[in-house]
Amino acid sequence: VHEWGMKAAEMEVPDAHFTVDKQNISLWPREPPPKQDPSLVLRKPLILRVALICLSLVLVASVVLQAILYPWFMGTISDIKTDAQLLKGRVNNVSALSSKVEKNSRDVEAAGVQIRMVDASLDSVNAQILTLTASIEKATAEIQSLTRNWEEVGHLNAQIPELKRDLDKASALNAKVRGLQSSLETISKSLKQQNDILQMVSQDWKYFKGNFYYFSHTPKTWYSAQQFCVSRNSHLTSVTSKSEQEFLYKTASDFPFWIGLTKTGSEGNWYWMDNTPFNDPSLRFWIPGEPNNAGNNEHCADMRFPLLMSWNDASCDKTLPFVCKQPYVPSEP
Ligand SMILES: [Ca+2]
Repeated sequence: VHEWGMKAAEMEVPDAHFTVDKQNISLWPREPPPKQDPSLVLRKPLILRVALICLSLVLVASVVLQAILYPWFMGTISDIKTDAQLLKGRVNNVSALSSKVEKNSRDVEAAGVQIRMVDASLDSVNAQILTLTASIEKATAEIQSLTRNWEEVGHLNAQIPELKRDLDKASALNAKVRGLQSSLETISKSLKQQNDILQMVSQDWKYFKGNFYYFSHTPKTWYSAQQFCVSRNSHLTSVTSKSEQEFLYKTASDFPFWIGLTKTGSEGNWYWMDNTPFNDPSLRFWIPGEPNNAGNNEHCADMRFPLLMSWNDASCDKTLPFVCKQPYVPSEP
């Protein structure tokens, strides 16, 4: 405004100068030459003054305006600056918010992933719940079945005393059957023994207290007689008890007869052929005065009389009847 005012003043001044000197400038030949109007001549200084006043007014107004507007303008600028700073701050805030939003967005995305995972877990849990429900239903059915079975067990329990009585009866019967079975076995064994004995007896053997005895009819030397007995799975008889001695002399019909007693050499000890020990003096049934080893040649024993004390030593070469003895060994059924 101020510059513009100054230029306007410079332009007015030469124009006024030319007019004052009444000079005609040919620079503008088309323009008609100014008419010399006296009123115009009078008016020109007035216009100039008015213009000056106007200029001054404009200047003053300009200054005043400047004075008034400057603070306002500065204030406005300051406001604008403040606003700008605020704006900048807001922009920064927005930027920060933007990063926050971005972060939040990532968080939201992560949350979305977690939600999907949780969804999957929930699906799994739902499936497990379904499985558990099915299991519970199955278990319930089994419990019902067990309850029914338990009722049946209770029913059976009620029958137990009766069953027990039956079982006792059966047990008693079983014991009886076992007893009968045992009796039958005993009878069977006894029959078998009797059969064995009968068979031996039919072959001329006699049975006494677990042994068979064969009373020969043919006389033989002591040694030949022993060989005959061995060929029949036996030996010349031994005497192991008073009752056996009595059995022998009461059963025999021919006397004397050879028994299985001999000695080792002319001066040796007496011994039984079937290895029965000869060590009990009470079981020696010699005729008093025997054995006398007559002629120093009597090394075999015979039973001479049908008496308890009936043994005599005699020459082994004599030929006499004899008695074989075979232990009875029950054959297996
Ligand atoms: Ca003698």
